[in-house]
Amino acid sequence: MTNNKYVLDWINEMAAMTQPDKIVWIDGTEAQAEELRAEACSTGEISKLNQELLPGCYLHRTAINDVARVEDRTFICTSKKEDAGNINNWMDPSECYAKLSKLYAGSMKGRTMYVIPYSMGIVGSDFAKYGIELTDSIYVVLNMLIMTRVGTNVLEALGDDAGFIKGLHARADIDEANRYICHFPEDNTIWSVNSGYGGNVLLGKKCFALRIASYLGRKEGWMAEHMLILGIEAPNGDVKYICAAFPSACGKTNLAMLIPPEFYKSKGYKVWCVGDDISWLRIGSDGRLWAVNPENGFFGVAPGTNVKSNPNALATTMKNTIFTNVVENLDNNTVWWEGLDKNPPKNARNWKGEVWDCTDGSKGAHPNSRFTAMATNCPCLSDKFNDPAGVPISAIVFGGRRAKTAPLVYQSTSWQNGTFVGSIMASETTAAAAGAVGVVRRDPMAMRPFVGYDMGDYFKHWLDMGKKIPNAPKIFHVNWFRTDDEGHFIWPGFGDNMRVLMWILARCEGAVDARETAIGYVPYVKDIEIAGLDIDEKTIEGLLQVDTALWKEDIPGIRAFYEQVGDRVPAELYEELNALEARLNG
Ligand code: GTP
Ligand code: SPV
Ligand code: MN
Repeated sequence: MTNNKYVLDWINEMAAMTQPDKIVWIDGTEAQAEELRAEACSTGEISKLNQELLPGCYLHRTAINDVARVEDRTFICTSKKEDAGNINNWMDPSECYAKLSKLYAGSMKGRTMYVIPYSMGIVGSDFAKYGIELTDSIYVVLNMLIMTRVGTNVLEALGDDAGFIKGLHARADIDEANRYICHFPEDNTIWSVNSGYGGNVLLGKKCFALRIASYLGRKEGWMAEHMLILGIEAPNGDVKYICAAFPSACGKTNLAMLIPPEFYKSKGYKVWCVGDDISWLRIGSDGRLWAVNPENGFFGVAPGTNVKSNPNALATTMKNTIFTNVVENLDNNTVWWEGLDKNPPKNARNWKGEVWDCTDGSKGAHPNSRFTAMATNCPCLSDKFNDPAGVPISAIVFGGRRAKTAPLVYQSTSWQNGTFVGSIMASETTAAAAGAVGVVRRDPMAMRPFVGYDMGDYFKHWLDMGKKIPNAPKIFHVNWFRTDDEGHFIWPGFGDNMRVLMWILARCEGAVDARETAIGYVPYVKDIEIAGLDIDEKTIEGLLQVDTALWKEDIPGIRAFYEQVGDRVPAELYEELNALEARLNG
């Protein structure tokens, strides 16, 4: 398929180590994909769902010990430890190669090694970057075919160049104790072993498009961020684009595909999805920041997705979709998950494959169960999705799950202050990563698990970029997750989040005033549209309240986090922190 010497030599070397029986090149054709689906069905790796109700859809179950990203087993292997920084796990590259080589050795005996040439971004475009993933999992191949642009045209675009990201994945024994997700940014290399779960093994996604790409972006003067991209079209046809960074399972896919509330819909407003997880951002010749979504599909959280919360996501998954770790409805060979509807199937298997009694109180789908669906299935996909230039960004929005401290929305006072706002983000942990759920932790820019270098340098890169963007987006922070005393979410969320986005866009256009507070600009209650909502102005006032006492309590935690990040935290951010503290005390 290619004469590229770098590609061929590397594949030979990896094959000598892993010793597959066969090597199969993935060409991106439907015929080959169909053969692979049939083979994976015959071995039980996937099963075919009801083809009348869910055409082209399949179900997969991962191993029970392998259901989420494993941050404590994820390593950045730079030659100098300080370049990986204090927030990342680090291993010496040669030590890591040696250690993992032992795990890979002979691991593909009796198996097939698939060679997946893929592109992040539109093949042949200026912003595209290419990768090749070697894997012994058909499930990975089928997911990569949806999530990235795969095929011989990638090899043609690469030509004789050495500039591709080398990804090696082997399932091995799915042994947790020997599971490693390792990145070698200096070598353009990713090695993943002993997992079969999405974020650990679809190497184009978090490993390449965030960890490796963030490293490249810093070197090359652009940014790789954990951000959705959406467009809001006004009745006059004008579209404004917003990027938003929320930690895993905190609402990116939902916001990216939101359906406008009737109040806006009836006026002719529309919302378009450009991406739901990752943005690559560059400065355009017009001095604005432009974003592309390097992915080609959605690897979305299933639980909670329903006709009310996210009808667009649901529609996206009605064909050609792979469901992972959801409930299997044995009556009609379809799928179900918590929050889909109020009728859990009576005759079903849970995500572990066990006969499941929906009345026994146990969850049928894993909280991090997922769908893998093609972007082109999405009813609200932006017509700019395949535009190599991407879209110009008016606003950057940070957000997380905070039960109390953060108000519904506030605006930073400058790019530097906005960088500070991103750097102090905190959120309750979710099921997207292994470990405790619901614990508040600092997750700067929603990138804590995804920055491929030192976090202090990453903050510096944000500040540096701001100085280079003549017409920079305004930076905001939102929180959909404030709770009342009974622990219920106060804000309705989902489609109604558009009401907040409209305030954000109005601020970008200078069309609305705001209240100055210690943390930044907060809306006047009257400027959050509540027509058609079951909420009164008093509630909005509560949601917008900045609780000085809580913010003061937060300051030591921020300081401790900065200290943990270490001595590369830019002085400007300490200035911002000190100024915030002074305002809170003043
Ligand atoms: P990753 O794919 O892990 O990066 O997650 P994500 O950020 O795309 O999160 P997603 O949109 O899939 O939402 C995760 C969970 O948050 C789902 O259970 C949603 O139902 C819930 N959620 C999303 N938006 C809202 C919201 O506005 N309000 C509330 N209360 N819950 C929300
Ligand atoms: C996330 O965890 O942020 C995801 C899913 O988008 S994963 O592919 O596992 O990273
Ligand atoms: Mn994500």
